[in-house]
Amino acid sequence: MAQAIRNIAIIAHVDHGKTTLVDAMLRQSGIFRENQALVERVMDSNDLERERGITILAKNTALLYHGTKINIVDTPGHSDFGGEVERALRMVDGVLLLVDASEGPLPQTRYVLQKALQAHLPPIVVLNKIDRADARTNAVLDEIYDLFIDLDATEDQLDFPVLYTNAKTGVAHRALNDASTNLQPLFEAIVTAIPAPSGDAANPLQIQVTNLDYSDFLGRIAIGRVFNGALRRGAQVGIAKPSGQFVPTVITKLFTFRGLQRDEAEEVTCGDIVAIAGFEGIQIGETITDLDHPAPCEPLTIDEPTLAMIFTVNTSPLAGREGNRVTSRDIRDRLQKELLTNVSIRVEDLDTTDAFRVLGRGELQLAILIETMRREGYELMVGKPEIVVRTENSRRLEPVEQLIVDCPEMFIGIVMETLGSRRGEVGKIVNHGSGRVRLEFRIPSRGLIGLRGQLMTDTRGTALLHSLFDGWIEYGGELASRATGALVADRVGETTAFALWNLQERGVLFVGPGTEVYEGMIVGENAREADMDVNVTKEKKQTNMRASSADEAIRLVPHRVLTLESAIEFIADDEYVEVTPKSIRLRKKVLDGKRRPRRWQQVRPSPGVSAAG
Ligand SMILES: Nc1nc2c(ncn2[C@@H]2O[C@H](COP(=O)(O)OP(=O)(O)OP(=O)(O)O)[C@@H](O)[C@H]2O)c(=O)[nH]1
Ligand SMILES: [Mg+2]
Repeated sequence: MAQAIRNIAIIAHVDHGKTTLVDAMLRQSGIFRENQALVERVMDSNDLERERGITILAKNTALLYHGTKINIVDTPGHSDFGGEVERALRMVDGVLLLVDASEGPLPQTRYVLQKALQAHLPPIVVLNKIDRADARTNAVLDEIYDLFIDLDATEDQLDFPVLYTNAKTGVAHRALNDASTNLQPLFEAIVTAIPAPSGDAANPLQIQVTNLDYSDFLGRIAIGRVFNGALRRGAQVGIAKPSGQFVPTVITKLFTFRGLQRDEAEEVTCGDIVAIAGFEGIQIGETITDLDHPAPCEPLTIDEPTLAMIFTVNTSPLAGREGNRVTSRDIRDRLQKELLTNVSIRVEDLDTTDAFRVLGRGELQLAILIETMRREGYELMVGKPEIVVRTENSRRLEPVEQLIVDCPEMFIGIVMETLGSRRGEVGKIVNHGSGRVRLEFRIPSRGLIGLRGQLMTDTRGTALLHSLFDGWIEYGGELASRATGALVADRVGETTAFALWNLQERGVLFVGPGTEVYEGMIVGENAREADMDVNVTKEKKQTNMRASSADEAIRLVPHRVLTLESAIEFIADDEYVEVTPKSIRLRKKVLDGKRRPRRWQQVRPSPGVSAAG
């Protein structure tokens, strides 16, 4: 008898507890040894995921529940990684829609649910974090019904089972506060409410590659769902490429999922999810199919990118000291490699061979790519993120977002002001009576660039932001750029405490003493609008011993340490972020102070005004 199988994806807004729930499910399924040492959120296995506490890549796992194999895809909740969710939905027959019992549905909840409903996947609604002191479980459930109705769910789709969970302790309830002490009700719901996979083992083989993985031992690994037929090790198959090309090959290594491992298999049956190693050229979207009766799957469609950034060779005077992959060739090859596994990214060539335009879903997605590259030894420079603009019927269109800002009541005024200056239009304002309010805006995507940093300053770090792509609108003209200028080093050298001390009142410094700088490097944010050239290498004149010992006692305000994201948020059009394995520096595009256009000329091109420094 064929193995009973259920295939599900866990989808939700960021941080609502997907990976934590998968952890609990795996633990309770008995897949781990008693004494196996486990970290929290084991599925968040890559370094950046662990550091940031978010899921970036969708990942497969599987467990057995009373003889039924449950394949689970854990998906990322951050909107920049929505492409991962779209693909994951191809693999499954139903979804667990997780919603934080306090936060309720947020923009990404809507996005992933919409995708699941469009794909006719039956949902199980899971209200998670019911243990939170501020949980408003019943009200949130009402909001979820509203969301389904708003998304034109059919009667059937509205008839979803509801479970109440504490993913951290691994308990699921059918009714709030029933006596359950484990996840049994959740497993039961999956087995009963999610249909068994369709497809027929007697049909010609059909597997669509929806994910790729890599292992040092096996090389490239293709992951996909067996829609029809069955696959034996050693079988002769064909790979149908989107171009129409058909490549015959032999399957040598076949795996199925179990917990955190993959088991080698002799055969995989219709409905299961499989990992296949052994062919280097395979790409996402391709179909592995019968040699004699090829049945290619429909191509995957992924939402278009909305944000672009220029990646270029590092030309700063300090280039090549820390990285070993520094040429345009290196960068080109790396980006090409990224395209193979990351279908929501595009790369365009530019007029020069030294630079590329990289398009993605958002700042975080591109920042993660840059961060990954620098850890691999790359050096590069990146420009200010810009929005992708489209022309349709000779109308210029730009992307617009739905934005939700959650902040303490006292900051409503300043938040409205900041959003207003970025052309945000306020919609609903909800006050849950907890001292925090939720403000909804519709805002051009451009208005989001650098917004997070600004709102963090405005609200002393208390605001929460959630945004979601919401279509295209008529291009609204220029938005104001950064209102402050840069403090720019005017010569090469090493910074001194003395020079920095003299400067720190001018704005916010990005470097401490003893830092190597070069002409044109940005060392701080000027409090004023114009850029200012500064000498940060000045030594105090050594007049006598006392003065020099006093020099050591100079008290510097701690400088602002730039992270990759804060650097990307900060820069203006005439600036680059220089990224190397060990350093993040900001610089003017034109380093030479004599040739560099003054910033305010560019920010406000007003005819008739002469450039007076
Ligand atoms: N109190 C409480 N905290 C929870 C619960 N479930 C998850 N958390 C916490 O919520 C945070 C986010 O959990 P994750 O499992 O990483 O959330 P996620 O949905 O996988 O996040 P992304 O994959 O980045 O979208 C972690 O700090 C968890 O410990 C719960 O039931 N109760
Ligand atoms: Mg996660």
